[in-house]
Amino acid sequence: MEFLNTSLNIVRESGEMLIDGIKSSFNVDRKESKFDLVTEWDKKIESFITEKIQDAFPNHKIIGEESIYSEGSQSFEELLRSEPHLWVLDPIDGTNNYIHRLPGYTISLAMISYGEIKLGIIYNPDNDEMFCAEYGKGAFLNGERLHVSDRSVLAESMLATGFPADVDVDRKAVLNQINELGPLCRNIRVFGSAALHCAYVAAGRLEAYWEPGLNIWDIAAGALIVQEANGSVSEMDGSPFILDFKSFMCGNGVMDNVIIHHLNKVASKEMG
Ligand code: 2AM
Ligand code: CA
Ligand code: CA
Ligand code: CA
Repeated sequence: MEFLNTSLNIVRESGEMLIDGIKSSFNVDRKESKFDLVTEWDKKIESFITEKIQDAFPNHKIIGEESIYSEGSQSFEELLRSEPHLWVLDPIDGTNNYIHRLPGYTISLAMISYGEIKLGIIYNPDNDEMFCAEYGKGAFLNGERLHVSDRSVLAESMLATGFPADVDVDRKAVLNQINELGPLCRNIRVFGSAALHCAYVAAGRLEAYWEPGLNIWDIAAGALIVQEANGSVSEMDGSPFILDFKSFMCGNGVMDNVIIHHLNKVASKEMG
């Protein structure tokens, strides 16, 4: 509880910084490709939260998307599995929305203990929605208990996916997946923040969300929040969610199997 209250306060304070930031003119830099961008606010929020977590919990470790991981010989997966208290931060999930002054950017912070996600926070500062969960204690939105939806018909389901930065492989695959599922469901949304999609599945606003090619900081908090809202998480082919996942899928526990069936159908067509 101490971990949760402290981290909630830090994240809320960072949200205020993001709201100030989006009103200012700010620098945008390119990372690995012309579609992979970072703003000075991603870096400011990451430094701010990193310092605050280190001050509050001097024995804990924190890694974020914008600080390059270099811990000697240990691989990133080994670090995730071996640390008793490892905070994993995405300072802005939805940087492209932030750059375009669109809604749909969040701060996503999780705490992982020996490979198990213990705490997750997703904050949307735009509308002051704070989603959080602790392992085994349920998921909450601004203090109200969350539960996934009970919709069980694809034609009544609102789905979401992401349009990844990897144009050649992942974007083409997602287009094929939308081609398959688009005509069958109520509709598909692409809000541009993996964490926000997870939060919306947990809140029962979306029946399922899938996306290839994400990183642990995109969905660590979201995966716990969905599970604590009685939803399910897996890879896109239905195999169990693991820390070094290749793709991500979450849903209300009813619709995911139907979606996975269609995603697997698309994947087998692509393979030949
Ligand atoms: P970001 O805004 O933190 O970069 C949108 O499809 C989702 O993909 C967002 O959650 C976005 O997170 C993430 N994303 C964007 N670029 C990415 C990249 N190069 N590799 C992996 N994930 C990325
Ligand atoms: Ca990014
Ligand atoms: Ca992200
Ligand atoms: Ca980010």
